[in-house]
Amino acid sequence: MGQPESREHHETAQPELPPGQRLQRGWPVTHYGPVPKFKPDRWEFRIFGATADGDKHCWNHEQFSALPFATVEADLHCVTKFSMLGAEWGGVLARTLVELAPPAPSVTHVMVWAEYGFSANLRLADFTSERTIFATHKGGELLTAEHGFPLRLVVPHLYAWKGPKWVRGVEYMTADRRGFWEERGYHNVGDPWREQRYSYQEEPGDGPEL
Ligand SMILES: Nc1nc2c(c(=O)[nH]1)N[C@H]1C(S)=C(S)[C@@H](COP(=O)(O)O)O[C@H]1N2
Ligand SMILES: [Mo]
Repeated sequence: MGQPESREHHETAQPELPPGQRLQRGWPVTHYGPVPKFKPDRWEFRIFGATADGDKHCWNHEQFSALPFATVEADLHCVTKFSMLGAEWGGVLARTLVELAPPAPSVTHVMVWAEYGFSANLRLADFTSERTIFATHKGGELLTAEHGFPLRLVVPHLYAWKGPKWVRGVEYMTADRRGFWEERGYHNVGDPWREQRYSYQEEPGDGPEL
């Protein structure tokens, strides 16, 4: 008989999940409303609001596809308590877009806008965090329609509702404003490691008054 396997071995093989989360096999689809149809000639990505030059910056699908491609490994934590670990996302870093279309110095937050008016607000620092990525790919393959094709945001250090699927633009804001779920009972910041799930958990300074 061989050596008994050490307990440590099994424990280190267990991936780390934020508090209250459980591992999900496969990749479920979670969103509110219908899956939009992608119309390449109508699609554009816009950065607007308080830009440094006061102009709106737009990319059509061809132009957006030519932006520098990066990959980020990140987990996805849904506030309904399932997590998917270790996905490789490919696309354009939010930082790259911020360099191409800089915000005015007074910008503190962004609103990320998706099809049908879905939105999520982020602090500017969360948006420009080095792993925040507008993903076109997962695991080397194009996203499917139900997972956000042609473009979705992934903010690795926040709950997944902060990453809109079918994203179409970013609004630079000089004050915070709640997005779709943040207006409907979810936490304004949404850090899964601090288990910031619901707006009733917010502390002064976490978000605008409800
Ligand atoms: N446009 C849009 N994006 C969205 C949502 C949504 O309702 N609409 N739901 C969010 C939530 S709550 C989660 S958990 C993830 C789920 O992504 P998935 O369906 O690819 O797993 O998408 C996020 N992005
Ligand atoms: Mo979610």
